[in-house]
Amino acid sequence: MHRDHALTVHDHAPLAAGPAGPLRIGIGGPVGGGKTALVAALCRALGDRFSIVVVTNDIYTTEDADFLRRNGVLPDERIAAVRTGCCPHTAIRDDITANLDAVEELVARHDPDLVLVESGGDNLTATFSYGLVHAQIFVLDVAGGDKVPRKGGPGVTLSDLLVVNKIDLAPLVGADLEVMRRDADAVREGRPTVFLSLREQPDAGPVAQWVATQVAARRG
Ligand SMILES: Nc1nc2c(ncn2[C@@H]2O[C@H](COP(=O)(O)OP(=O)(O)O)[C@@H](O)[C@H]2O)c(=O)[nH]1
Ligand SMILES: [Mg+2]
Repeated sequence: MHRDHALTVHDHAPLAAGPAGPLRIGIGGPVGGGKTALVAALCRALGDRFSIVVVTNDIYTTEDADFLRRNGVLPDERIAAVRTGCCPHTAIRDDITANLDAVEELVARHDPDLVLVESGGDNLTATFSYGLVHAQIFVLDVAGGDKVPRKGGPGVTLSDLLVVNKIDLAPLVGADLEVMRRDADAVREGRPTVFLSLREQPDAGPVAQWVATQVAARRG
C-alpha cells in the first residue's frame, strides 16, 4: 500500500448552488482511468447508508451500465445508460438534455440521496455543466504518466476532488507520485487531491468519505 500518499480529506464547503433535489456528482476523466470502477466502489461502500442511482455515458454502447449491472452494485433499475453518439463532453457540458432526462427519471422513481453521473472517457478539457451536477470528481490514471497533472486543464485544476488512481501501477510505469502530488497542489489552490488504488482499496477509501460528507451536507 502507498498509504503515505493518501491525503487527509478536509471538509468541503456545502454545495448550495445547482439543481434542486438530491446531490448530483459527476465523475469525469480520460478513458480507462477507473471511473466505472470508482462508481462501482462508491455504490458498494455507500449503498447501505444512502439511496443511490447512476447514469452512465458511452458514445456508442451501454458498456459501463452493463458492467455495473453485471457486478450487481445496484439493482438494475437504478442504473440508466445515456448513449451520447457524440463527443462525451458535449453531453455533459453543452447539450445536457439526455443526461437531465435520465437523472430526472431516476430521481422521480427512486427519490435517492445521491446521483452519480459517469462521463464517457474524454480528454483533459472535459468538465460537467453545473446545470447537471453539483460537484465533480476527475479521475486520472497513474499509468498515463506522472506528467499529466502538470498538463493541467479544467478537470485537473477545477474539479472539486481530483483522484489519482492506480497508484499500485506507479512502480511498473516509473511514475513519481511525489511529482504528481506537487504538480496537482500547484494548480489546485487548496482543492483536495486523493491518491488511490481501487485495486487495493475496493471501498474507494477517502473518496467514499468525501462523497459521504457532501451527501450529509446537502441533506442538512
Ligand atoms: N491496476 C489497477 N487497475 C485498475 C484500478 N482501477 C481500475 N483499474 C482497471 O482499469 C481498467 C479501466 O477501468 P474503468 O473503470 O473501466 O475505467 P473508465 O474508462 O475510466 O471507466 C479496468 O480494467 C479496471 O479494472 C487500479 O486502481 N489499479
Ligand atoms: Mg467507464
